[in-house]
Amino acid sequence: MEKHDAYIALGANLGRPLETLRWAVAEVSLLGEVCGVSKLYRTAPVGGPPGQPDYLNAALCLRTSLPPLDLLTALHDAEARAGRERRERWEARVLDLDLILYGNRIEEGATLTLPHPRAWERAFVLAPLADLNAGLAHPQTGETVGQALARTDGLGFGAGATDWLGSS
Ligand code: A4P
Ligand code: MG
Repeated sequence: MEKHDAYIALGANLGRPLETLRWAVAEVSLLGEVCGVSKLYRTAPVGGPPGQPDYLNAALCLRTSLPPLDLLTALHDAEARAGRERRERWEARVLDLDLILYGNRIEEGATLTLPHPRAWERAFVLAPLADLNAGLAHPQTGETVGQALARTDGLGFGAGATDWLGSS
């Protein structure tokens, strides 16, 4: 079956974010072949209710033969198994797995929008994506991840951490 490169953003700011993100990378790797994992970033919360803890954010590239909606369903399933509850938009969460890009696919469905509608505005998505491929172009605007990241105010924190997957 045909394979596509999907880019997935990972975020967590409740529970044990580092352990959850490590677990999530292992879970997502079962859905295809991992073609890259970004550095790990501590980021200030954007939007949502006040007083949320800082996030940990990362991104990975997955070469997969799963169609986009099946991939999104599998990501939601992993979020649920990590213990995520959905109440309020942008509230603190144990795990958020967003499908940022699926090849050059453009979708505007109720369940799935591709590319992810807010990705090209958000440093907490763009900085990890730039680790994977700064030259990746938005399928509609042509703007690269590196160019979009340069437009943002940055993350407000230091450089990302390498070797965060550990051996456990
Ligand atoms: N949905 C549509 N397209 C997609 C897609 N490409 N990927 C739908 C993932 N989901 C997609 O998502 C809400 C609905 O979007 C779902 O029903 C899905 O079918 P959600 O994950 O349930 O809720 P959410 O994450 O609260 O909403 P949303 O709109 O995805 O939020 P964002 O824009 O992802 O923002 N600050 C920092 N520092 N770090 C973060 O990671 N994350 C958010 C969430 C806010 N602030 C943050 C962070
Ligand atoms: Mg989400």
